[in-house]
Amino acid sequence: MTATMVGPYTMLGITGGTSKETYLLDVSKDGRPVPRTTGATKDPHITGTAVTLPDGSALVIGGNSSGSETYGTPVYGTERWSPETGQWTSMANTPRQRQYHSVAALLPDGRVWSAGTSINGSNANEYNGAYFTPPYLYKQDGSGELAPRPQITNAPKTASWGERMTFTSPQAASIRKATLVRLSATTHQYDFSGAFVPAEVSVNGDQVGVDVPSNGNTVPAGSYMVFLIDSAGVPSKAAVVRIDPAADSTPRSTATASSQNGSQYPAWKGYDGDTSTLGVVTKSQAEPWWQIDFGRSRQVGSITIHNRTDTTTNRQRLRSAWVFASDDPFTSTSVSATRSQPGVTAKQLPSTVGSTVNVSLGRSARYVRIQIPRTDSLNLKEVVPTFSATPAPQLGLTKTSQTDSQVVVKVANTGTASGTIQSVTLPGAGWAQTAGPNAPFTVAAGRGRRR
Ligand SMILES: [Ca+2]
Repeated sequence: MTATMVGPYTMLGITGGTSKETYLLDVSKDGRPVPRTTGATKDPHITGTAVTLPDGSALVIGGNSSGSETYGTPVYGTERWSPETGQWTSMANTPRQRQYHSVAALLPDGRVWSAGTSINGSNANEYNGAYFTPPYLYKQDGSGELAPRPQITNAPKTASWGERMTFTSPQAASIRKATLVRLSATTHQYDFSGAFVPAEVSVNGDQVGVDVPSNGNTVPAGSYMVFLIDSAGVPSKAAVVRIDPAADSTPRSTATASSQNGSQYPAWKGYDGDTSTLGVVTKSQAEPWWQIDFGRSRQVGSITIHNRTDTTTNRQRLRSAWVFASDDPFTSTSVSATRSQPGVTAKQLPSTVGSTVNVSLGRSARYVRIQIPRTDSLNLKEVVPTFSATPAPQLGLTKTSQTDSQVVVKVANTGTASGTIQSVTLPGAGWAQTAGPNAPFTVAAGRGRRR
């Protein structure tokens, strides 16, 4: 018996017995896993190990055929399961037997490593390993030559749910899809860290955007191999990205400022991870500002401003500055107008500021601005936000009126997370009503009612 994840909510199970049955287990339904059979393997694979590959296919390696849960007559066959056909195809045999206490794992270079075995009551333990090169790494012309692979020349180190990761690839134009495979933690026939997630891609020049699903159940936190797969089905070597709900991959280039006083003090230096050296200096001007665009609304707990510290005068330039946070763009560069812009949180720094200043926000925000309410030069080293996972909007239902023929129901977002109710679909016969944003809607009484 072995199993491996071949989709966010789909496990491929190989019973391993002489029936050679395999099945897919859909665990997307709460508390109700749904099994269905898929193709049978050619050989039994008792104590074989299954491994998911970058394209969503899977291998089963080794095991035995003689009915023992641990050791028996070795099976050398390697088989590959296709998600398109549900059928298994024989691959090259393993050079050595791989039974109980053997391991196998997908590597970031797209190959599979298989190693070990202990044989009960004999001296035939296998202290060795081997690499399997899957067919997708070869040219499809039968020449036996390795195929050219798309390359990743730059990749983010971390990303959060719902975020777009941007990869640089000279072969970006040929990329058709991307997959995330969590780094392996394999023992005793199972990868206990297994997770496989296909992701949407969008290509712009040599940049490949890969969208991390917004749901942590779809892509559990952890370190993933991200493979970019080209039009010939050839995967890149993986970039390893840590999916962390508190991670921040906002490009520093999304920082802007009202002006720049000297070439060494551009706006991006307020968001480059360097908290030690002077970052941003604007010209002395009326109400100077610096701001960052996170690219989408994030749940921002607080921001810490790393202040200039060389002289008291320079440190106090941030005194009484305003911190603005908003889900929508700021519509004015005036302090008074921004303070009164709907949806904007405005917090003022004290009249004496230290080397770091923490400002609690505790709200969803895409834009954060720091602005001085007088003529001065704005100076700071770095702005560091703390993020948390964005909670989902929550629906609340209220019955507002009822007659013999109709019920008027209002659906609203009662949660702390921002979000607008665009439509509502009710299950049950004839009950399929939609409503505009946060609007009440009417359901004909009796239709679909259970009697
Ligand atoms: Ca900095």
